[in-house]
Amino acid sequence: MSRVTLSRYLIEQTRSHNTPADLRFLIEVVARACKAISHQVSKGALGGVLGSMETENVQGEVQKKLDVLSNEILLEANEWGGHLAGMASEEMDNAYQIPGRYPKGAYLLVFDPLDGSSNIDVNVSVGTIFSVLRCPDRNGECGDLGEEAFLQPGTEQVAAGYAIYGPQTMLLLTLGNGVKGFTLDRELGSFVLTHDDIRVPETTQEFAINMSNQRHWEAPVQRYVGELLAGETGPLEKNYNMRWIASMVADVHRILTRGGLFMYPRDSREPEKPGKLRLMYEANPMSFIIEQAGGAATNGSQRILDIQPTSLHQRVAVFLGSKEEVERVTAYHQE
Ligand code: AHM
Ligand code: MG
Repeated sequence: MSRVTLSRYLIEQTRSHNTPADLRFLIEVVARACKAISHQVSKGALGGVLGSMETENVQGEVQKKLDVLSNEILLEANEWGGHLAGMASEEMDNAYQIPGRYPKGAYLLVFDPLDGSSNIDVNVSVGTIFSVLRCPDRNGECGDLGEEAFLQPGTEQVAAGYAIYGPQTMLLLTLGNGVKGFTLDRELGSFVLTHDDIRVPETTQEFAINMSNQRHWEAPVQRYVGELLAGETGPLEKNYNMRWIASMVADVHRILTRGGLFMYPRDSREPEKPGKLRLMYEANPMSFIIEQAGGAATNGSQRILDIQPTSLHQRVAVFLGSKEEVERVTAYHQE
Protein backbone atom coordinates (compact mmCIF):
# COMPACT_ATOMS: atom_id res chain seq x y z
CA MET A 1 0.00 0.00 0.00
CA SER A 2 1.26 3.46 -0.82
CA ARG A 3 2.26 5.70 2.06
CA VAL A 4 -0.20 8.25 3.35
CA THR A 5 1.50 11.60 3.82
CA LEU A 6 0.05 14.36 5.98
CA SER A 7 -1.06 16.19 2.81
CA ARG A 8 -2.93 13.17 1.55
CA TYR A 9 -4.50 12.55 4.93
CA LEU A 10 -5.74 16.14 5.05
CA ILE A 11 -7.16 16.01 1.53
CA GLU A 12 -8.99 12.80 2.42
CA GLN A 13 -10.34 14.55 5.53
CA THR A 14 -11.77 17.25 3.30
CA ARG A 15 -13.56 14.58 1.30
CA SER A 16 -14.80 12.53 4.24
CA HIS A 17 -15.34 15.14 6.96
CA ASN A 18 -15.59 18.44 5.06
CA THR A 19 -12.38 19.79 6.60
CA PRO A 20 -12.19 23.31 5.13
CA ALA A 21 -9.34 23.98 2.70
CA ASP A 22 -8.00 26.86 4.80
CA LEU A 23 -7.82 24.64 7.89
CA ARG A 24 -5.98 22.05 5.82
CA PHE A 25 -3.55 24.72 4.69
CA LEU A 26 -3.09 25.91 8.29
CA ILE A 27 -2.14 22.41 9.48
CA GLU A 28 0.29 22.02 6.59
CA VAL A 29 1.94 25.33 7.41
CA VAL A 30 2.25 24.43 11.10
CA ALA A 31 3.72 21.05 10.13
CA ARG A 32 6.23 22.79 7.86
CA ALA A 33 7.25 25.10 10.69
CA CYS A 34 7.66 22.08 12.98
CA LYS A 35 10.03 20.54 10.44
CA ALA A 36 12.11 23.70 10.54
CA ILE A 37 12.11 23.68 14.36
CA SER A 38 13.03 19.99 14.36
CA HIS A 39 15.97 20.83 12.10
CA GLN A 40 17.17 23.58 14.44
CA VAL A 41 16.74 21.42 17.56
CA SER A 42 18.72 18.59 15.97
CA LYS A 43 21.71 20.86 15.28
CA GLY A 44 22.29 21.42 18.98
CA ALA A 45 25.67 22.87 19.82
CA LEU A 46 26.72 22.73 16.16
CA GLY A 47 24.07 25.31 15.31
CA GLY A 48 24.88 27.53 18.27
CA VAL A 49 21.27 27.20 19.37
CA LEU A 50 21.73 25.87 22.90
CA GLY A 51 21.66 28.01 26.04
CA SER A 52 19.61 30.92 27.27
CA MET A 53 18.82 34.46 26.18
CA GLU A 54 19.07 37.39 28.53
CA THR A 55 15.32 37.92 28.24
CA GLU A 56 12.34 36.59 30.20
CA ASN A 57 8.90 35.75 28.82
CA VAL A 58 5.64 37.02 30.25
CA GLN A 59 5.69 34.26 32.88
CA GLY A 60 9.02 35.53 34.17
CA GLU A 61 10.87 32.47 32.84
CA VAL A 62 14.28 32.87 31.23
CA GLN A 63 13.90 32.21 27.52
CA LYS A 64 16.08 29.67 25.78
CA LYS A 65 17.51 30.62 22.40
CA LEU A 66 15.44 27.85 20.86
CA ASP A 67 12.24 29.15 22.53
CA VAL A 68 12.70 32.45 20.73
CA LEU A 69 13.80 30.90 17.44
CA SER A 70 10.89 28.43 17.42
CA ASN A 71 8.44 31.24 18.14
CA GLU A 72 9.82 33.25 15.19
CA ILE A 73 9.63 30.23 12.88
CA LEU A 74 5.95 29.69 13.70
CA LEU A 75 5.06 33.39 13.35
CA GLU A 76 6.83 33.80 10.03
CA ALA A 77 5.40 30.61 8.57
CA ASN A 78 1.84 31.50 9.53
CA GLU A 79 1.50 35.26 9.09
CA TRP A 80 1.32 35.57 5.30
CA GLY A 81 -0.98 32.75 4.18
CA GLY A 82 -4.33 34.46 4.78
CA HIS A 83 -5.62 31.61 6.95
CA LEU A 84 -5.27 33.31 10.34
CA ALA A 85 -6.89 36.21 12.14
CA GLY A 86 -4.22 36.18 14.84
CA MET A 87 -1.79 34.16 16.91
CA ALA A 88 -0.85 33.87 20.56
CA SER A 89 2.11 32.13 22.14
CA GLU A 90 3.71 31.27 25.44
CA GLU A 91 6.59 33.50 24.41
CA MET A 92 4.58 36.68 23.71
CA ASP A 93 2.78 38.85 26.26
CA ASN A 94 -0.06 39.83 23.93
CA ALA A 95 -1.88 38.50 20.89
CA TYR A 96 0.12 38.74 17.66
CA GLN A 97 -1.53 40.84 14.97
CA ILE A 98 -1.34 39.68 11.38
CA PRO A 99 0.63 42.43 9.59
CA GLY A 100 -1.66 44.75 7.60
CA ARG A 101 0.00 43.83 4.29
CA TYR A 102 -1.43 40.30 4.47
CA PRO A 103 -5.03 39.13 4.26
CA LYS A 104 -6.67 37.74 7.37
CA GLY A 105 -8.46 34.44 7.74
CA ALA A 106 -10.96 32.68 9.92
CA TYR A 107 -8.71 30.95 12.45
CA LEU A 108 -6.70 31.67 15.56
CA LEU A 109 -3.51 29.76 16.27
CA VAL A 110 -2.24 29.42 19.84
CA PHE A 111 1.02 27.65 20.61
CA ASP A 112 3.81 26.77 22.95
CA PRO A 113 6.64 26.92 20.42
CA LEU A 114 9.05 24.76 22.39
CA ASP A 115 7.65 22.99 25.39
CA GLY A 116 9.94 21.38 27.92
CA SER A 117 12.73 23.71 26.90
CA SER A 118 14.65 23.12 30.14
CA ASN A 119 15.46 19.78 28.51
CA ILE A 120 17.07 21.12 25.34
CA ASP A 121 20.55 21.52 26.72
CA VAL A 122 20.55 17.94 28.04
CA ASN A 123 19.40 16.46 24.72
CA VAL A 124 16.05 15.17 25.92
CA SER A 125 12.83 15.26 23.86
CA VAL A 126 11.02 18.59 23.55
CA GLY A 127 8.09 19.59 21.38
CA THR A 128 5.72 22.18 19.91
CA ILE A 129 2.10 22.25 21.10
CA PHE A 130 -0.64 24.00 19.13
CA SER A 131 -4.35 24.69 19.30
CA VAL A 132 -6.63 26.04 16.56
CA LEU A 133 -9.75 28.08 17.32
CA ARG A 134 -12.15 29.97 15.08
CA CYS A 135 -12.00 33.72 15.14
CA PRO A 136 -15.29 34.76 16.77
CA ASP A 137 -15.97 37.09 13.84
CA ARG A 138 -16.24 34.61 10.99
CA ASN A 139 -15.92 37.28 8.29
CA GLY A 140 -12.25 37.53 9.07
CA GLU A 141 -12.73 41.18 9.95
CA CYS A 142 -11.39 40.66 13.41
CA GLY A 143 -9.68 44.04 13.29
CA ASP A 144 -6.97 44.45 15.87
CA LEU A 145 -7.33 41.28 17.83
CA GLY A 146 -7.60 41.63 21.54
CA GLU A 147 -7.04 38.86 24.02
CA GLU A 148 -10.83 38.30 24.29
CA ALA A 149 -11.03 36.68 20.86
CA PHE A 150 -8.85 33.84 22.14
CA LEU A 151 -10.67 33.27 25.41
CA GLN A 152 -12.76 30.32 24.27
CA PRO A 153 -13.13 27.03 26.14
CA GLY A 154 -11.19 24.05 24.83
CA THR A 155 -14.38 22.51 23.47
CA GLU A 156 -14.22 25.19 20.74
CA GLN A 157 -10.91 23.90 19.35
CA VAL A 158 -11.23 22.76 15.74
CA ALA A 159 -7.81 21.11 15.72
CA ALA A 160 -4.93 20.50 18.07
CA GLY A 161 -1.64 18.75 17.91
CA TYR A 162 1.96 18.56 18.93
CA ALA A 163 5.26 17.80 17.32
CA ILE A 164 7.74 15.83 19.38
CA TYR A 165 11.44 16.24 18.65
CA GLY A 166 12.85 13.00 19.98
CA PRO A 167 14.72 10.06 18.48
CA GLN A 168 12.08 10.49 15.76
CA THR A 169 10.24 13.68 14.95
CA MET A 170 6.52 12.99 15.02
CA LEU A 171 3.37 15.04 14.57
CA LEU A 172 0.27 14.01 16.52
CA LEU A 173 -2.92 15.57 15.28
CA THR A 174 -6.62 15.65 15.99
CA LEU A 175 -9.26 17.34 13.89
CA GLY A 176 -11.94 16.11 16.28
CA ASN A 177 -12.30 12.62 14.87
CA GLY A 178 -9.60 10.56 16.50
CA VAL A 179 -5.85 11.01 16.82
CA LYS A 180 -3.35 10.29 14.07
CA GLY A 181 0.42 10.05 14.38
CA PHE A 182 2.79 10.99 11.56
CA THR A 183 6.54 10.34 11.53
CA LEU A 184 8.88 12.71 9.71
CA ASP A 185 10.65 11.01 6.83
CA ARG A 186 13.75 13.17 6.74
CA GLU A 187 14.85 11.99 3.29
CA LEU A 188 11.54 12.91 1.68
CA GLY A 189 10.87 15.83 4.00
CA SER A 190 7.30 14.72 4.62
CA PHE A 191 5.26 13.53 7.56
CA VAL A 192 3.99 10.01 6.91
CA LEU A 193 1.02 8.44 8.69
CA THR A 194 2.47 5.72 10.92
CA HIS A 195 0.02 5.56 13.84
CA ASP A 196 -3.50 5.33 12.53
CA ASP A 197 -5.85 5.12 15.47
CA ILE A 198 -4.15 6.12 18.67
CA ARG A 199 -5.99 5.00 21.81
CA VAL A 200 -5.11 5.53 25.45
CA PRO A 201 -5.76 2.32 27.43
CA GLU A 202 -8.48 2.91 30.05
CA THR A 203 -6.48 1.36 32.86
CA THR A 204 -2.83 1.86 33.69
CA GLN A 205 -0.12 1.10 36.23
CA GLU A 206 2.08 4.07 35.41
CA PHE A 207 1.95 7.66 36.64
CA ALA A 208 3.93 10.84 36.06
CA ILE A 209 4.35 13.64 38.59
CA ASN A 210 7.19 15.79 39.88
CA MET A 211 7.58 14.12 43.29
CA SER A 212 9.92 16.85 44.54
CA ASN A 213 6.86 19.07 45.01
CA GLN A 214 5.11 16.55 47.25
CA ARG A 215 5.24 18.64 50.41
CA HIS A 216 3.33 21.44 48.62
CA TRP A 217 0.44 19.35 47.29
CA GLU A 218 -3.14 19.56 48.46
CA ALA A 219 -4.75 16.73 50.46
CA PRO A 220 -6.49 14.84 47.60
CA VAL A 221 -3.23 14.54 45.65
CA GLN A 222 -1.31 13.52 48.79
CA ARG A 223 -3.85 10.78 49.40
CA TYR A 224 -3.94 9.58 45.79
CA VAL A 225 -0.18 9.45 45.25
CA GLY A 226 0.20 7.82 48.66
CA GLU A 227 -2.12 5.06 47.48
CA LEU A 228 -0.20 4.68 44.21
CA LEU A 229 3.04 4.32 46.14
CA ALA A 230 1.52 1.81 48.55
CA GLY A 231 1.34 -0.69 45.68
CA GLU A 232 -0.31 -4.07 45.89
CA THR A 233 -0.67 -4.05 49.66
CA GLY A 234 -2.39 -0.63 49.55
CA PRO A 235 -6.02 0.20 48.74
CA LEU A 236 -5.46 0.13 44.95
CA GLU A 237 -4.01 -3.40 45.16
CA LYS A 238 -1.52 -3.04 42.36
CA ASN A 239 2.03 -1.83 41.89
CA TYR A 240 2.59 1.35 39.91
CA ASN A 241 5.63 2.47 37.96
CA MET A 242 6.64 6.14 37.77
CA ARG A 243 8.12 8.30 34.99
CA TRP A 244 8.78 12.05 34.87
CA ILE A 245 10.49 13.54 31.83
CA ALA A 246 9.72 17.19 32.73
CA SER A 247 8.69 17.67 29.13
CA MET A 248 4.91 17.52 28.84
CA VAL A 249 5.06 16.57 25.18
CA ALA A 250 7.25 13.57 25.93
CA ASP A 251 5.17 12.52 28.96
CA VAL A 252 1.91 12.83 27.00
CA HIS A 253 3.43 11.00 24.06
CA ARG A 254 4.30 8.07 26.31
CA ILE A 255 0.73 8.05 27.63
CA LEU A 256 -0.68 8.01 24.09
CA THR A 257 1.62 5.12 23.31
CA ARG A 258 1.16 2.86 26.33
CA GLY A 259 -1.21 4.58 28.77
CA GLY A 260 -0.52 6.31 32.05
CA LEU A 261 -1.52 9.30 34.12
CA PHE A 262 0.10 12.74 33.97
CA MET A 263 -0.35 15.12 36.89
CA TYR A 264 0.73 18.68 37.48
CA PRO A 265 -1.45 19.67 40.45
CA ARG A 266 -1.82 23.12 41.95
CA ASP A 267 0.27 23.50 45.06
CA SER A 268 0.88 25.83 47.96
CA ARG A 269 4.11 27.40 46.69
CA GLU A 270 2.28 30.07 44.73
CA PRO A 271 -1.32 29.84 45.98
CA GLU A 272 -2.52 32.49 43.54
CA LYS A 273 -1.54 30.27 40.59
CA PRO A 274 -3.76 27.26 39.93
CA GLY A 275 -0.92 25.01 38.78
CA LYS A 276 2.13 25.47 36.56
CA LEU A 277 0.90 24.56 33.10
CA ARG A 278 -0.92 26.99 30.85
CA LEU A 279 -4.52 26.37 29.82
CA MET A 280 -4.63 27.83 26.32
CA TYR A 281 -1.56 26.30 24.71
CA GLU A 282 -0.63 23.34 26.91
CA ALA A 283 -3.60 21.89 28.80
CA ASN A 284 -6.33 22.52 26.21
CA PRO A 285 -4.65 21.05 23.13
CA MET A 286 -3.29 18.09 25.13
CA SER A 287 -6.71 17.47 26.71
CA PHE A 288 -8.39 17.55 23.29
CA ILE A 289 -5.90 15.00 21.97
CA ILE A 290 -6.16 12.78 25.05
CA GLU A 291 -9.98 12.81 24.97
CA GLN A 292 -9.97 12.07 21.25
CA ALA A 293 -7.81 9.05 22.04
CA GLY A 294 -10.29 7.78 24.64
CA GLY A 295 -8.61 9.24 27.74
CA ALA A 296 -9.76 11.97 30.11
CA ALA A 297 -8.45 15.30 31.39
CA THR A 298 -9.56 17.36 34.41
CA ASN A 299 -8.20 20.04 36.72
CA GLY A 300 -9.34 17.96 39.70
CA SER A 301 -12.81 19.45 39.79
CA GLN A 302 -13.90 19.83 36.18
CA ARG A 303 -13.17 18.76 32.63
CA ILE A 304 -10.34 20.95 31.34
CA LEU A 305 -12.02 21.50 27.97
CA ASP A 306 -15.05 23.06 29.73
CA ILE A 307 -13.06 25.75 31.54
CA GLN A 308 -13.93 29.27 30.39
CA PRO A 309 -10.55 31.03 30.09
CA THR A 310 -10.17 34.48 31.60
CA SER A 311 -6.69 35.32 30.35
CA LEU A 312 -4.29 34.20 27.65
CA HIS A 313 -1.57 32.89 29.94
CA GLN A 314 -3.75 31.50 32.69
CA ARG A 315 -2.54 28.42 34.51
CA VAL A 316 -4.41 25.29 35.40
CA ALA A 317 -3.94 22.10 37.37
CA VAL A 318 -3.74 19.07 35.06
CA PHE A 319 -4.67 15.41 35.52
CA LEU A 320 -4.78 13.62 32.20
CA GLY A 321 -4.42 10.18 30.67
CA SER A 322 -6.01 6.81 31.27
CA LYS A 323 -9.65 7.29 32.19
CA GLU A 324 -9.85 5.11 35.26
CA GLU A 325 -7.04 6.92 37.10
CA VAL A 326 -8.15 10.42 36.02
CA GLU A 327 -11.61 9.62 37.35
CA ARG A 328 -10.18 8.30 40.61
CA VAL A 329 -8.00 11.33 41.37
CA THR A 330 -10.84 13.67 40.32
CA ALA A 331 -13.25 11.86 42.65
CA TYR A 332 -10.77 12.31 45.53
CA HIS A 333 -10.89 16.06 44.90
CA GLN A 334 -14.67 15.99 45.13
CA GLU A 335 -14.89 14.02 48.38
P1 AHM B 1 7.78 25.24 29.69
O1 AHM B 1 6.59 25.53 28.82
O2 AHM B 1 8.37 26.49 30.26
O3 AHM B 1 8.78 24.35 29.04
O4 AHM B 1 7.21 24.50 31.02
C1 AHM B 1 6.33 23.43 30.88
C2 AHM B 1 7.02 22.15 31.31
C3 AHM B 1 6.26 20.91 30.90
O5 AHM B 1 6.69 20.48 29.65
C4 AHM B 1 6.64 19.93 31.98
O6 AHM B 1 5.64 18.97 32.19
C5 AHM B 1 6.82 20.80 33.19
O7 AHM B 1 7.09 22.11 32.71
C6 AHM B 1 7.95 20.35 34.04
O8 AHM B 1 7.96 21.09 35.21
P2 AHM B 1 9.00 20.81 36.40
O9 AHM B 1 10.31 21.35 35.93
O10 AHM B 1 8.39 21.58 37.54
O11 AHM B 1 9.04 19.33 36.64
MG1 MG C 1 5.39 24.90 27.78
